[in-house]
Amino acid sequence: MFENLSNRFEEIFKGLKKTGSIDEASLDSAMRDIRRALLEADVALPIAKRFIEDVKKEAIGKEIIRSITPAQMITKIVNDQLIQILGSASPEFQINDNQVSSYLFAGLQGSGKTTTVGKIGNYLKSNYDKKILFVSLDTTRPAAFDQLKKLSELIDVTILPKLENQMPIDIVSRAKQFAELQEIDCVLYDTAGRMNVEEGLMSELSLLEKEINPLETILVLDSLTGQEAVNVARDFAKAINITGSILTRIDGDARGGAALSMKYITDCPIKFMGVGEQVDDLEKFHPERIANRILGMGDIVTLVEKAAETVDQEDAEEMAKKLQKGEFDLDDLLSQIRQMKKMGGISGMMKFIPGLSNLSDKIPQNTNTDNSIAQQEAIILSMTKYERSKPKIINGSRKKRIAAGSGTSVSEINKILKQHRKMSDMMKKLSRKGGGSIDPNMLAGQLGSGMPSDFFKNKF
Ligand SMILES: Nc1nc2c(ncn2[C@@H]2O[C@H](COP(=O)(O)OP(=O)(O)OP(=O)(O)O)[C@@H](O)[C@H]2O)c(=O)[nH]1
Ligand SMILES: [Mg+2]
Repeated sequence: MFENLSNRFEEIFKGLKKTGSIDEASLDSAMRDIRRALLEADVALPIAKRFIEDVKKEAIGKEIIRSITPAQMITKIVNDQLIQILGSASPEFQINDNQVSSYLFAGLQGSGKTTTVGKIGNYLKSNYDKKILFVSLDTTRPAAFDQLKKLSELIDVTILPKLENQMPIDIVSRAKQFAELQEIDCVLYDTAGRMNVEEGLMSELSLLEKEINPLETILVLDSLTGQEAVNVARDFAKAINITGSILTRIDGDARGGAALSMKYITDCPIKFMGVGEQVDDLEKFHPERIANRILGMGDIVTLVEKAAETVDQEDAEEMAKKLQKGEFDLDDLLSQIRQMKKMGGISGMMKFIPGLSNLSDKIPQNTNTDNSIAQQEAIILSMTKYERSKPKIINGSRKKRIAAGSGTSVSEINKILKQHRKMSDMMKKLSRKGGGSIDPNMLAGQLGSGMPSDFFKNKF
């Protein structure tokens, strides 16, 4: 299933892995390859274009998580976009519990309608213990009834007996009466296919649909026809109210164009896929699983998801290391202010400092400053990079410039500088002493002066 596409993706990702770090040029060339691969898979052009645009947008805005290579990150983004175009969450196949559920199956000739009726009958019977009735509305070929009858015998369900020369519309009313008398739960209507979408087929279907009033009108499509399947779906949707499609012959489909284009172009969800000729060769259509089959990289996707979860923790650990070495500059203070809530404040970081972890939950809440986080951010952002890394060089004239740049006053700048000095001094002291004899109230008092008001709020 989808081997060609899968192989192409494998090559593309192999290439990306080799480049180590990914710059714009290598990303561009990978995207060109992905676009070509999608088009070769018979994916509609607007989808291929949109796919590439979305992946690029995601990739550019994304901060690469430590412990993840850029290639792995791109894999995850491509995976997510694949799921997106496959239809993310596919709606369930509807089943009524308190009244008869009717299902109408339509599609072109040879698309797999009759086989699919057998499969769905089997699915409803074995998973939901439903009493099933098969109804053949295909009066065009004498063998059509016999084919459905064989399937009904195979899975041991009832088939509406044949009456010679009855019109499909009259078969429907007979089926309804039969279903009521026999207390049937689910009625599955198989219809005749035509070589092409044409007027006669459509008007017949539309009449049948009105008469049956189905819970689901399922369009059966041959996935091997790629883009054509999508066009067929569009044409059928003009005449009948399709609630979902079933793609057949996925087992032989190396390309996958129909599966990838269907939801985007027709907005018609794929509910199942046929993966063989036997009655149990039917699978629910799960976009995540399909994406995984196409990319074959489920392990990388999980890895990236896990890494994203731990990234906050890594940030906290890194900050703790800097604090211990006394390398805490104003850039760190800035990122700390920004991440304060996420990290659980100072106490969150203290958890990673040996000897201090036991104190982290004893620090009382502190609210002794009215400096807003936004203002503190503005001040630090008005400093040059050099000033942020070497706060000692910030003299009077620099302070004036920073105050003007941030719309604050020199005394606000002093406050922040004092706050930074105190923090780094104290952290140095703490790590020397190991924290064992520190009074948490004293610690909070020290840290507190000049801290943003919600600096300590989060965790304790
Ligand atoms: N490999 C494979 N073959 C399938 C699948 N679904 C159907 N087929 C085969 O496709 C052929 C046509 O299937 P039918 O169910 O008769 O198709 P139909 O739409 O009812 O055809 P008409 O009634 O003539 O319009 C049969 O040989 C089936 O065994 C599938 O998912 N995989
Ligand atoms: Mg048939």
